[in-house]
Amino acid sequence: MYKLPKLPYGYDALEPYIDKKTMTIHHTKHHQGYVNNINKVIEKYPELGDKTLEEILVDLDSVPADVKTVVRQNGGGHWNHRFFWEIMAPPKKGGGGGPNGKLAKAIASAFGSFESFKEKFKKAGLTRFGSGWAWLAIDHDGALQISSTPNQDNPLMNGKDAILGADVWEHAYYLKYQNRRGDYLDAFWNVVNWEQVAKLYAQVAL
Ligand code: MN3
Repeated sequence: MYKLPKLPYGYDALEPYIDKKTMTIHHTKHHQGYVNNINKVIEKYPELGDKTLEEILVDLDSVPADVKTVVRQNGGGHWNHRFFWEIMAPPKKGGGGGPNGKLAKAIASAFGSFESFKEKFKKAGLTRFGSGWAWLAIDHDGALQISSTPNQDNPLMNGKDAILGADVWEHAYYLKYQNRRGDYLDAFWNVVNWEQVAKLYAQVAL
């Protein structure tokens, strides 16, 4: 059975960029909801509990048809949020700034510059119609790619490895930013945990 992971920092730790109330509801209600729903599926199909969440998400075709959509939405939701909390950090504890070393070079070479990368990532989040995510991922050839996915889909489901992601569901920003998704995405850079992104990159880079 899956458990809601503890947030690696306080609910108010990403202030003023992401507010305490949003973080509290996002973690204790939304993320908890995905965990509860995926656990209901595992009660019905215990064999799914023998697989890791990653193994399930990369092979959704093998999930029983009657629960495939629930697994996609809630298994995806659990994976995405677990990932999201880790790729952020409080501004006072390393959040913000930019990438270093190999990752910085790879981003500059793939997107022209760090500034241009940020613009393209923001555009991916802004142009996602409705609910979804913006991602930086690595494809099978080791190339960095910016993409966006609807709902709780993620790069894993498309055979790629995510190293950075921004939740662009309204529940992630509406209390503070209302309709200004672009302002939320600009603020997001102040809380990115580049150390964690670099760690993920080192794990999957060829
Ligand atoms: Mn969310």
